Amino acid sequence: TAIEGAKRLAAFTAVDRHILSQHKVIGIGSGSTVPYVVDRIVSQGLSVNKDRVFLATGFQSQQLIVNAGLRLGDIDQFPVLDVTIDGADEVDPDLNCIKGGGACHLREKVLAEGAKTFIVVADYRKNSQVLGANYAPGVPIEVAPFAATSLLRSIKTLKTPPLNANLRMGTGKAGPVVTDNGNFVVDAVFGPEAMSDPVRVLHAVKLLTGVVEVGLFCNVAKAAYFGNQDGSVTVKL
Ligand code: DER
Repeated sequence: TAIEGAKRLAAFTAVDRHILSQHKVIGIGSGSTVPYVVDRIVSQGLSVNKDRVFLATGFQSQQLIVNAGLRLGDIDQFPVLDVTIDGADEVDPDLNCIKGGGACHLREKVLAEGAKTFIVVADYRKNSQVLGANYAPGVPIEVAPFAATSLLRSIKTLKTPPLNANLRMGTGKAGPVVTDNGNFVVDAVFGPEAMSDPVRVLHAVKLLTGVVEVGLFCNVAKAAYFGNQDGSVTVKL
């Protein structure tokens, strides 16, 4: 499909441009675009460098790395990464991202911030003028289970409260989605005026009791690559 082709194009372009021979510690994100990142790493022979190690952003990412025969590394052993490549749910012109559609954003943010270079790869649906314009579910918020119900109340007291906030329920498992860290996820939809200043939303939500991590990545990404339907690539720097 056009969307899969666009994901592949973004991933291949980013790998070719940003995984250089001297890079030894590589972060691999989560979602449905990063498998193309791993495909390219394997097809370009970037995995055979024996002292190159790959760090995962969760169970799905770990399976990707292991199943591709890449060497899995641990963040405690390799706390500084050369480059992390990950998907996103939406990216604005300032490279602010909504991430967490896959409920992996805590570990994703650790590997994104721990990398000298953080690169986003996505299809054209994620390329927005303002966050929330195309990604409707809202800002993912990882929350400690004990605090989830109180967060649903406290978030409504923000100066700029969300239009709505809901506990993310699982499919294929009864009950709420449980993250790789054993937490719940609340999705909170903020209006375009709030999302014109995502840093302010990030800071306000992060301070609410029980919040573990917010799926807003501000001032982290160095570049974002979007595959387009016409086979071109759009780069935001
Ligand atoms: O959860 C995330 O942020 C993931 O990177 C994911 O949402 C990216 O989405 P994708 O499946 O379109 O790559």
